[in-house]
Amino acid sequence: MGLTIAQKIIKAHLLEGEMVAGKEIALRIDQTLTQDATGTMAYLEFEAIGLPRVRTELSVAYIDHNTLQSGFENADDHRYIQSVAKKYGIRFSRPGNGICHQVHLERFGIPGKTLIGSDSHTPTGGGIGMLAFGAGGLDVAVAMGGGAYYITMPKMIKVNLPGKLSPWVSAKDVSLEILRILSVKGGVGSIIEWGGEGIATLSVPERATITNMGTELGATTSIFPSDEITREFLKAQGREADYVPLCSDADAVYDRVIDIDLSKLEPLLACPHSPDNIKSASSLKGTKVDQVCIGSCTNSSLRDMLRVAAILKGKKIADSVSLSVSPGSRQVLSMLSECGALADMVDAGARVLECACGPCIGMGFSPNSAGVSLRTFNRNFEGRSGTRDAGVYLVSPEVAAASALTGYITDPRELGEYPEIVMPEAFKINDSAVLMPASAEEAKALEVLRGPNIKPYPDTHPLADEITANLTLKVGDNITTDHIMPAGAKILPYRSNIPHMSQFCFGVCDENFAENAKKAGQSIVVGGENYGQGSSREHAALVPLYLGVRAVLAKSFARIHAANLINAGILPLTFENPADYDKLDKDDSLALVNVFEGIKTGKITLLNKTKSLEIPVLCSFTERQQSILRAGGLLSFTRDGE
Ligand code: MIC
Ligand code: SF4
Repeated sequence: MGLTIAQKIIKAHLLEGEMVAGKEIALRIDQTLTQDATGTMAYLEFEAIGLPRVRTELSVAYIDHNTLQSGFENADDHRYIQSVAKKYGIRFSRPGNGICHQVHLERFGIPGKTLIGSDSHTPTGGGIGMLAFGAGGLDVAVAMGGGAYYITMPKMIKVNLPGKLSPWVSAKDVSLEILRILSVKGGVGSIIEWGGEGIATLSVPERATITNMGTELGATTSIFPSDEITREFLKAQGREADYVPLCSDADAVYDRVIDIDLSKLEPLLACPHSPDNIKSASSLKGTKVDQVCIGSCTNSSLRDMLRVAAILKGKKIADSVSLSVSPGSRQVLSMLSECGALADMVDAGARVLECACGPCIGMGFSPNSAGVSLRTFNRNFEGRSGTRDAGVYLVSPEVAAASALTGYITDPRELGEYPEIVMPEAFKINDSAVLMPASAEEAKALEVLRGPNIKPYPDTHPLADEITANLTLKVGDNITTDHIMPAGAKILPYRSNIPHMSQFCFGVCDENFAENAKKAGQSIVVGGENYGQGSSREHAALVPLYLGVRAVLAKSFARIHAANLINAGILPLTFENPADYDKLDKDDSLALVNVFEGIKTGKITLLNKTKSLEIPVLCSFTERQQSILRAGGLLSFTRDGE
């Protein structure tokens, strides 16, 4: 039987397990990346594992999330990461050099290699034919130490793209269309492979826009073949030697095949507050817009920016609109400035922000009260922008630029002729903002520089056979890790300070949660479907651990968050009968009994002491996961054994 692209890469990296959907497999990881908001914790964990150097082919530490430096905290964390990188053999991409996924695609991504990153949008690398996964910081720390990365072998979904995009329609609209078809949980447990004749018309950064937003589908990852387009991109980046062709076999078998005719697509938007709430730009025509933000790891390539500049050139944005532009990398910014496109944007009224995540993670540029913000980003979760009652719409650069000009949601096709852009044959290469690590010999004498913002890893707890706990919070479907542990300018600087962060835990759902959980001592949280979707932040597990959460009982879980809970020693459990969700209420007194036996058999009894009820709950842990849970989490398991 033929193999899909992903299966070929998995086969070449398989350390344990069988390539059978649903079974656990262990993969050898070639490259890792971290960003600063998750990186500080990942490097603290790497240090705790106690190895002298990383053992990957390449590891890169990016600084792109926390760049406001509104106090000493971020600057200290940057200095910590820089010193760790130098000592342990990791390249360090300085603040201002760009967003991790964009820079990695430009300078380091290699077709056919495996990559894990402590950021959920690491699958962006699939645009260049990498098998790239978002993971918790601890999984990345283990991979840096040469350890395997464990996943459940995914199913394979093929999306065929016949046709060619019409003028004013772009890769973002493909991402929004697949979200319309599959929803935010439609990709769970699957790898999405893109193919069909239309992909020959999509450049690597356009493909990367599509693999980037595969994360919003809940997919394990997404990937494009590596073909002549990939070679051209690598050549233009001065890296043709990294090119390897890669495609699926003609008789590869897919669990599901979806066709999206590119020529039939129209400009789309994801409406508040979910990336799968899709409507056409024409149907929303006339909605007043207060703010437009262009950038993020989804749409900040040179091509995207040149397109925006061409649309804005010689015009002026509407008086009522505030427009921000954040180029994805220093390479993009420098090339925009050299060719004059930056001036076209600035002259039209754009505010140019740093090459960083910025408004995407609520680091500044929050919308006005009840404001309408059009963003070329990938997430529009409630409150993420920093303004609780803002309405954030996810759009293509074309819809963003057109609407910035008119002040209303605008179908860009109304602007007439689609401005041509000319892509340069070669990108401008200047890697001086990526600092090389010290040699192994020099590294021995180097000190790691820690600031007072770095607080210890929370206490872990070996598993108990009986867990008595209070139900401190009950939430609904599609709870994101932004709900569990919000980000934004006020909280993000404290990613290495779990005690400080804990006061904001679940603040969007219940502002008294942290206090109640502390009072309860031990607690259980109850959730609906797709619990923990979104960001890979392990803080959404570590902070609940610190607050005494011992188990989360939900209808279903998102992949990375479930792994992070296990890594933190918290039990992710599901309902045997989803209707039992209704038999649990906040403040019920609960107990999980015969837990040791239950994690082996896959069934545990939950006693609701308040209502005198027995509720059967399910779990599905591999032997490795059972050992991790018994040890009280992956860190103690890796460091001390069971
Ligand atoms: C995000 O887009 O939500 C983030 C911020 O990049 C996160 C990582 C984090 O929370 O630090 C992600 O996607 O994993
Ligand atoms: Fe940064 Fe936003 Fe991309 Fe996350 S989604 S990596 S915050 S740009």
